[in-house]
Amino acid sequence: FFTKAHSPFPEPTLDEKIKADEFLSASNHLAQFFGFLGTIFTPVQSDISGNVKKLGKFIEENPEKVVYVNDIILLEAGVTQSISIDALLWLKRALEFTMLFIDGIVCDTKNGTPNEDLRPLCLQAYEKTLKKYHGWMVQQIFNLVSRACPSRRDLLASLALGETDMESVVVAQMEEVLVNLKKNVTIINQLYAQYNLDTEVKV
Ligand code: EIS
Repeated sequence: FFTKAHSPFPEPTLDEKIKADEFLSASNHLAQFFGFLGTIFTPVQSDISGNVKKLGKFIEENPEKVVYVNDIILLEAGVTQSISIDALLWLKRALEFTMLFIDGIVCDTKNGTPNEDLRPLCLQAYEKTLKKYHGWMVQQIFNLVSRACPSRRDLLASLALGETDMESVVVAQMEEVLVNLKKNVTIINQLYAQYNLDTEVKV
């Protein structure tokens, strides 16, 4: 699932720009990761795909103006209640959660402390990313559905798409994906901070 053949996150340009089309395809692909966690997580996949669709529509409507994700922010920063700014903000938060969760799996493997129970990593990633943007209700739902998180063994096996003995290969691919994913998220965070676009509003 994490092979390079599948839409990787773009390497930012030297002046820290992120190619928008590549970023969106990669995000759409990563959204499918939640399908691998189990069917209970398909609403998460739909939420992320929804963000990507809205951003795709904005790019289509502004063909000459948008090449980079940075362009979306520049164009929309002054707009009150911009659909694109909101969609990108939630997309970025979902990516951040996914990034920390995967990073946890990679780090534990490298440290020689892989844990079959992935729920602690899931909760840690949640605390650091989405939790503060979720109201009490959504936090309860998260807490409940996080119990359906598969074991490390089962997750890595399903990500290997039917091939056996692929654990270390899949973990290496995860590590590879994280490189540009982290760079993309860092840049988007900087832009949201620079234009003061982050909000603490809870859902
Ligand atoms: C945003 O969603 C939209 O993304 C955004 C806009 O509509 C905005 C409104 O201001 O809301 O409520 C969403 C939030 N997204 C906010 C949560 C979606 C998750 C599905 C909830 C449905 C409950 C069914 C249970 C299934 C799983 C629930 C998970 C509970 C959070 C083991 C791993 C656990 C995986 C959990 C990972 C969570 C990722 C969440 C995604 C981001 C999020 O918090 S816009 O849309 O701008 O495009 O219009």
